[in-house]
Amino acid sequence: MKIGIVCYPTFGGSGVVATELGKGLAKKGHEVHFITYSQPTRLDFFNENLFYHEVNIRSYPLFKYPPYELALASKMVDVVKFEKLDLLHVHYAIPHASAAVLAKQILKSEGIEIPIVTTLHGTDITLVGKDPSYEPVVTYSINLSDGVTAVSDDLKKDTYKHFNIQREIKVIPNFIDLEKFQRQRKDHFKMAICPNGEKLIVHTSNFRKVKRVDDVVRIFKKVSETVPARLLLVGDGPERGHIEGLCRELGIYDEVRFLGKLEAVEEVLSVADLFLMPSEKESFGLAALEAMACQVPVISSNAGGIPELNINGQTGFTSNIGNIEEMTQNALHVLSEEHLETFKRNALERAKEFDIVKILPIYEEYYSHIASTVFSAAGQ
Ligand code: GMT
Repeated sequence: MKIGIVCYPTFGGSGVVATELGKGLAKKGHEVHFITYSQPTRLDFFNENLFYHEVNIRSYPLFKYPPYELALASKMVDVVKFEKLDLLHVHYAIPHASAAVLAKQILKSEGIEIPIVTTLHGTDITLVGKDPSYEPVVTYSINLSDGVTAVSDDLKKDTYKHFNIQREIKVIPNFIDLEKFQRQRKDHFKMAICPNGEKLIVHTSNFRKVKRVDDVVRIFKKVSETVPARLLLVGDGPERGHIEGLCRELGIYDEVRFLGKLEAVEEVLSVADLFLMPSEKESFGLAALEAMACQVPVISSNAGGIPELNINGQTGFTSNIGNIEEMTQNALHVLSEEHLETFKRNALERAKEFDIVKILPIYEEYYSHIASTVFSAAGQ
């Protein structure tokens, strides 16, 4: 098939999922056209089936807010027509789904039928989408998409709860490339960070309030009072300055390293003993899946779709949001010599259930189903 993919080209989970999906589809022989405002972060290599179309945003002194959504819709129209795409798959409802609906209507007026699949990722529903400033447009564009998927059961339920949705939402969970995310021998790295055999705890996120990085730091402090440990914080975002201050205040600054945004996060995960994800909201928790694929057990909250991934008592533990006391006790349990190896093995076994090799055919089948429904309704 010839597939157009629209996403945020940044480090965020939805952009990563969209890019990895496109790469996987291209490897299987599909022609994949990314339509984004800059080159997606992980699209940094050549493949004959991968194409990138940049959305040009024309500025003008009158525009206080340049109309990105219109530029995106126009680009979609252009790419669908000239590349003769079979389907558009947009990731993250705002503003990609509404731009796709607009593009679809423009193309229809020219006698071109284009099926649209929208994938909901989380904050486009739970945080931003349900805000009255966006809700009517999100509802309309979900209802006018030809196919809608959500990355977890919990997100599907949340979408039905907060929006008046008339169509079926299919759950297709996020996935992982187990060839990229696997435990590698990085002993020298571990030695440099944990020279005296300390346990290594890792957290990766975009450092937004919703990630509760405060809890990460407080859990780490309590754990390190019993077990010598180090904390690596990967990623960057608005809370980082505050977290650095908190580490100083708690007297643990020397045990914590801030690594910023990393391309090869799997190298850090390869030497980790435990991953922390105490999030307030998380539709899926892709960062936890990346950790599990590298054999790292997860101590997390039970928010959103996390329990669909992190199995309590098996691949780690889940607790109520903010219960740092319980998360600390669970972390110590997992880190004990007696249990750590079992939890590591279980984490990897669970991650294998989300292998891209298993999930990709589900998307392919869904695309075919949606395309044939749309084309047969249009009598084509
Ligand atoms: O976690 C974020 O704040 C980034 C956000 C995004 O849109 O990129 O992540 C969301 O989508 C990911 C990929 O589907 C999910 O793994 C994350 O759980 C989800 N984040 C939230 O729901 C807060």
